Amino acid sequence: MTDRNQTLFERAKTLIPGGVNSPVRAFKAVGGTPRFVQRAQGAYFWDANDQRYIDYIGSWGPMILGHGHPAVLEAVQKAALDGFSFGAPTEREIELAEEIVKLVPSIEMVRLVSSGTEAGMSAIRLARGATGRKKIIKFEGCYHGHADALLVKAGSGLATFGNPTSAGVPPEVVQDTLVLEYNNVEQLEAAFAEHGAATACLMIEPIAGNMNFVRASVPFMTRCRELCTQHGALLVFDEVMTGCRVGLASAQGHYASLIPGFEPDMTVLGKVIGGGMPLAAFGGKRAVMEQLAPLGAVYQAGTLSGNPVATACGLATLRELQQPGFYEALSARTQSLVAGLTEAAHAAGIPFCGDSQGGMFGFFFFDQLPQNYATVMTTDGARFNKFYHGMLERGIYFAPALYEAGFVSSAHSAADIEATVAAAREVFAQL
Ligand code: HOZ
Repeated sequence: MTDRNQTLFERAKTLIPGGVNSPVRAFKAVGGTPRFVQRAQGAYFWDANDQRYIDYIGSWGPMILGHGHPAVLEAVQKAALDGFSFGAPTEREIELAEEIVKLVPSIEMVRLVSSGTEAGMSAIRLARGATGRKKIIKFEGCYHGHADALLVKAGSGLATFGNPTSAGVPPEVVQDTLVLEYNNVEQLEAAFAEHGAATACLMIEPIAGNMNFVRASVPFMTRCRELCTQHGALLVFDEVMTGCRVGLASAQGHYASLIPGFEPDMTVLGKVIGGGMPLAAFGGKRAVMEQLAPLGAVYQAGTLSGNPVATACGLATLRELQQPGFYEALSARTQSLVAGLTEAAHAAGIPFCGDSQGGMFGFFFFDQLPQNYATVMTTDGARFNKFYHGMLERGIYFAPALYEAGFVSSAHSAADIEATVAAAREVFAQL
C-alpha cells in the first residue's frame, strides 16, 4: 500500500523547509514520517492513510474539549457567517476579555493577539516599558515563543534539535536576558542581588511544558514572587500551555492554593483560550496594561488581533470549561493515564515516572521526577524513540519529541486510556 503520509511529506519538503510549518512536527527527533492529519473528531484524528490515532497532543494543548466539540463548532460556524475579519472592534472581544478577567483574577486588563509568541514578546516589551529597565530573567528549558530576546537556552523544538540558542539572534539582542536554572533558589537570589535594580521582569513557565513536564517547587515560586516584589521587577507567568489547561484559574490558581495570596503581575495566555484558533493574550494589573498604546507609550498592534471567528471559538471553549466537575473529571482521567503507564513500565522492570496537573502530563524514563533542564537532558532518548514508535504503530499519538508535555481532553474516554495503557504494556515488554 502507498504510504500517503510519506508521499505528502516528500511533496511538502520541496516547498516548505523540512516539510513542516513548525519544527517539532517534522519527526526529526524520533525519526520516521510525520502523520499528515486528514480530519479529527473527539479524542481521535485520522492520518492521510485513514489510520486512526488516539491524540495526546491536541494541537499542542488547545483542544481541551477534544476535536469538533458541537458547541464550539456551532459558535465558529455562526461567527464565520457574519464575517472573517474586520480590523475593527467587536462586542465578542469584550466578552472574551470579561471571561479571561473573571477566570484569572490577577488579570485586570487584557490585550488579545494572535499567537503565544506575539503575546510573550509583547509582555516583555511592556514590562521593559513600564519599569524603564532592560534586563529580563528566564530559565533554562522554558520556552516563551520565538521572539529574539527569549531564544536563549529555550526548551521545545530548540531542545529537541540540540540548538537551545537560535542562530540569527545577535549577542547584543540577548545580552540583557539572564538565564538561570529552574528550581534553583540560590542562583535566583544571586541574580537578584547583582541585577535586581536593572531587572524589568522574571518570566517563567510555572509548570514547564517545553522540557516535558517540570513543576516549579513551592519554595522556588515563593522566592520568585518575593524577590520580584522586593526589587520592583514584574513577575510574568507564561501560561500559554497551562492557562485554563491545568485548572480553570490556570497554574497561578494552583500556586495560589499552595502559597497564600500568591499572584503574578502579568500573564501570557494562548492555546486553550483560543480553542484551536490563532488567539493569545497578555494581561495584568491595570497600571501596567495602561502603558500600552493607544493609552501609553509601549507600542503593540495586529490586523488579526481579536479576530471575530477566533474569539467565538475561544469564548465557546471557555464557557464549556466552566461546567461543574469539568476539571475534576479531566484530572482524574489524566492521572489514570499516568498511573497506568507507570504501572505498566514498572511491571516490565523499566524505570519510569510521570506527573500531571489538570489535563496536562509528562513522563520520563527515570525513577524520580527531574527538577531542571539539565536533568531532563539526561533522559535516554533512544529508549524514548523505541517507545514512541511502538505506541505510534498501535495508534497512540504522543508528542514526537522528548521535551514536550502531553495533553488529555474531556473527549478521552476511560476506554481510550485503557487502550493506551494496554498498548504501552506490549511496547514496554519489548524495550
Ligand atoms: N512549540 C510548540 C510545542 N511546544 C509546537 C507547536 C507546533 O508545532 O504546533
